[in-house]
Amino acid sequence: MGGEESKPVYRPPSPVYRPPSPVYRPPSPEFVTVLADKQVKEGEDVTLRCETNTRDVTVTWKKKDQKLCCVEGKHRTVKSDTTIYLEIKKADLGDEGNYTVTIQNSSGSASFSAMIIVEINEWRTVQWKPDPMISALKAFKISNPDVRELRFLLHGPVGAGKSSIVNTIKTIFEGHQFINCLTATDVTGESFTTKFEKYNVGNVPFTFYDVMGLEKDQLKGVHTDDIISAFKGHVPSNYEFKPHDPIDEDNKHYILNPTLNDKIHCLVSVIPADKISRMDDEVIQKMRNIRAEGSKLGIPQVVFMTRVDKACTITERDLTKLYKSKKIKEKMTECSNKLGVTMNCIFPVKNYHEETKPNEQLNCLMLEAFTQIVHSADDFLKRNSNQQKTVE
Ligand SMILES: Nc1nc2c(ncn2[C@@H]2O[C@H](COP(=O)(O)OP(=O)(O)OP(=O)(O)O)[C@@H](O)[C@H]2O)c(=O)[nH]1
Ligand SMILES: [Mg+2]
Repeated sequence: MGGEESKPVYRPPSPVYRPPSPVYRPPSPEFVTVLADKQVKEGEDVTLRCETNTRDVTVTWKKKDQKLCCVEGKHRTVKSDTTIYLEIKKADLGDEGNYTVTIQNSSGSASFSAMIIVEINEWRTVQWKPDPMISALKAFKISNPDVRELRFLLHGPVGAGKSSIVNTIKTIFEGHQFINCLTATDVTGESFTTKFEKYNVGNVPFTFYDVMGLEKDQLKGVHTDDIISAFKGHVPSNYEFKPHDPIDEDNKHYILNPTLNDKIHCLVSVIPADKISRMDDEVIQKMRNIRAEGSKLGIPQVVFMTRVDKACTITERDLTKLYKSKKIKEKMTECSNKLGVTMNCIFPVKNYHEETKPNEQLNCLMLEAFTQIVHSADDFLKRNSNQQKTVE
């Protein structure tokens, strides 16, 4: 002892080499399962769900390319481990649309979209059994014994499906695919039907006149005056229309004193559901003028809205959903506004166009519409026969 205690000398810890800690990079986000399209009844809840490969993602939802604005009690977005879902309570028409989910982290991002289609409550019922309607039509007797057949005139824009309606009705009544009434292809812009052609339907007393399509230029397509002359009964069958020269008294084919047998008993305006929004204003105006002339003569008028399968995916998949489709109702409303026709005079139909086998639902839709025009045409005859008797 006795020696001076040596003080511990502070020695800083010798630096130990530590490699820089690696920056954590999550796996690049991917979908393990994706969103599926959903079809939901109005008022029901619907959920869009998917699964990711990692929980390290942030999630964003878009509706129709806009950030989804979540409403309390209506939307719930959930991320639970690797499951992501969007719940929508009590779906209404406003919820229909395309939804996109995006998952993102520092390694990348991925997106996926799906459609929610909201079926509205069925607002018109259809009799989905063709036989009673066919039997009733086959047994139908015209109220005026002097009139041989009910005559319907189809008019509408080029490529609307006028000739296809005749083909479809003949197919239903004649029991085999009828393709003699020439139809245009979708690509031609000009009318394929150039004559005032008469088509009888099987052994029933119903006749269709299929005319050239209306075009926007007065000198192209069938002339409005020709259609008006046709429904007054002045145009003979098979008359070749001349767009620049409508028929008049000086024409040797002109029927000077038409009887009820020469007149048109019901005017059917044909509008393609998938093209109505793009229809030219001039063509619409021509149709409105024709309808106004028809009204002056008291001719019943209805609209057949064709190509419903092209306008709506639900309907394309299942024709019996037609009156549950918001899209079809919108198209009918548009048609009603553009032509000035009430909704109860508009009949959405689908024509035979690529099917080679009979389609019962297609037949039923057409038969309902057809039954309606048969009764309207016969009512016109009753009214006109009464008038004739009153005059006598
Ligand atoms: N998908 C679908 N196609 C249809 C329907 N109706 C008609 N088409 C098609 O639409 C095109 C035009 O039909 P048309 O019957 O020739 O039309 P149009 O009104 O007689 O035409 P024009 O005589 O030229 O004025 C054809 O390719 C038809 O096959 C339908 O309900 N659904
Ligand atoms: Mg045609």
